[in-house]
Amino acid sequence: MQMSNPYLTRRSDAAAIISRADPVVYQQDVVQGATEQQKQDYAKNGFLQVDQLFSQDEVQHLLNELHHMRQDFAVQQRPEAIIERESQEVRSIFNVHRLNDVFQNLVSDERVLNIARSLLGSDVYIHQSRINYKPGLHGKEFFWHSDFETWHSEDGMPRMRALSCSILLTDNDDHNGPLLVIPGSHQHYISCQGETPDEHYKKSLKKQEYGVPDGSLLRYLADMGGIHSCTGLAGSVVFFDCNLMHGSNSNITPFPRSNIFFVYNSIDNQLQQPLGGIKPRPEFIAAREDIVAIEPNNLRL
Ligand code: 6CS
Ligand code: FE
Repeated sequence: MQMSNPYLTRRSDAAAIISRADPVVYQQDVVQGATEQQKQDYAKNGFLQVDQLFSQDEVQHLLNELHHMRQDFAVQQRPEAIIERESQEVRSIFNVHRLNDVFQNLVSDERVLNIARSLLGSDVYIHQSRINYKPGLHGKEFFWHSDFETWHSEDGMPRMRALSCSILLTDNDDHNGPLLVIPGSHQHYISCQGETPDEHYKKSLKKQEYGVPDGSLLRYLADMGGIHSCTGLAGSVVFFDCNLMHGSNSNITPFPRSNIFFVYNSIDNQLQQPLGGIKPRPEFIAAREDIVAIEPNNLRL
């Protein structure tokens, strides 16, 4: 029997707020990762920050890779490279764990992988990876959204059993457009109005216009949870639930704010068909082929 979908969205109906129907921390104890206190904080707030999990030397090594990739003309021509509309600078590069060996090793680094596995209570694989470069002066904002709303509707991710891991490669401070989150918002699903246009990703990855929350519902969430800036030094890591409401401001400082994102999804939550009969997004945005559980490594960078 097909289970009914508690997370309908992208229809002509008015926006709505729906209670989460899934756990946040899946208590299966598959592996030692997050501590009990970290699990409790993550369950309550929907995110968890671990300061300086990576050393400054490791950060420098990762930054060098990032710079190579974004300056590589061949990479710039690939569909994985998302170019800012006005400045023509690289905004994001997707699928970096398949395009680059250093990032490939990083997704299985036990320091991040085991926290992801312990929160999701199962083996995991990478649903999406990307670098957000957010250049100085011209780096544009990411408007408020729940990732799960997009992954559910455009990629057919069935349930809320995924998380993002953001590794800060530059210091993220109050000025350069750090990740903004609404603590506690992961317990509420905001169903969004408006049908998804064809090939929506070609626009949405530059500026999202569908799958954005209704302003009064956003206000309701922010009245309850407030807004928290995930500031921290380079090398710190933020883990956040797939349904946490988040966004970030533009970066008008002269310094880049660069982060790398890995989305870990439970091996038991693999993609199905997108909602509303739309075409699945490309493999480099939403993995469906050759899915295997990631094994941890303890090689250091
Ligand atoms: O469409 C997506 O999958 C992506 N878009 C945003 C704004 N955040 C998460 C994800 O990378
Ligand atoms: Fe996001």
